Amino acid sequence: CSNKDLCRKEPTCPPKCAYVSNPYLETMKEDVLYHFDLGTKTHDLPAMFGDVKFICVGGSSSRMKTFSQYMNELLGLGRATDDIPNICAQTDRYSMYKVGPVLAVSHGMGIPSISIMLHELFKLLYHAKCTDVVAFRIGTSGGIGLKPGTVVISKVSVDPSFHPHFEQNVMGKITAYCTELNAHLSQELLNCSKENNEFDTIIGTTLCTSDFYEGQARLDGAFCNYTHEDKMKYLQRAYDTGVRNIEMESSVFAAMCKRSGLPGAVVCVTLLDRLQGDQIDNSHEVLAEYQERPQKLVGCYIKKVFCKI
Ligand code: R2B
Ligand code: URA
Repeated sequence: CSNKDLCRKEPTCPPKCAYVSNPYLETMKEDVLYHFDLGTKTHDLPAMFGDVKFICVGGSSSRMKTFSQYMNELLGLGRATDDIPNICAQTDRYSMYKVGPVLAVSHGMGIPSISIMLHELFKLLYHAKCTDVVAFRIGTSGGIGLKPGTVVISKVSVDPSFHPHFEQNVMGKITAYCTELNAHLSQELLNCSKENNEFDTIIGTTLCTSDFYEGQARLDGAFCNYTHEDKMKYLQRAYDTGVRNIEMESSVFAAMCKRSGLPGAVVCVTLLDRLQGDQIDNSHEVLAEYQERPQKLVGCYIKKVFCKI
């Protein structure tokens, strides 16, 4: 993280805090994880989730279901065609699938959506008394100066001004949190890509925005009051600071993983090169194959660790 002071000041989670840091939680008689339709009184969370070691989050429900089926077969727990039930079937906010030690959860699009989900997911880990958990975000992104289909493992997530932090506004007071991802985990994932040798994978900086159109300097939104030259200058500036892809959740994912003491990695495939255009017009087959790529890297890492457990 280039913002050394911020990252140094970040309190590291003492082992006993187990993913949360909120004195009020212990005083609550019941905790309802509203957006998961789970709760400490209605569900035996330690029995349901106590063995979870890997949380994998991604935007779409169907992608997380497919990922859980893929992991089911990869870890030798069943077949990729098995119907894995959605644990949060009573709500349509998020979906959750569990296969062995892997918990796959969808987070929707954008910072607010993933932030709500992570609050409840980290509380779930705490209530379930989980230990030694590792977190991954697998997703899609727009690349800068990369061949479409390249996978980017994020070193750090930067905001639209290229600052390596996430600004949280609490009661009008802004606090900046470090957005570095776990370097060891990122390197292990890169090693998996070298072993697989199926597609290009790099470690790079990820730009996290609050919008897909104007927020990512696109020229094809409903509104656009800047020029093609402005766009190209901004993307070039991003590239020059080390940015290799753009997406919409990595900053708060990185910040919340750091606050909770969870090693976290962000692995996103690039669907297009933003220096060449804005529209995503690949065929469904191409997009589907691209989206398997982050799953393969994370799957490879989990399999290696799972075989040692
Ligand atoms: C990547 O893709 C989505 C926008 O299409 C967004 O959730 C993201 O981060
Ligand atoms: N997701 C994004 O946020 N941006 C893109 O360009 C592609 C996917």
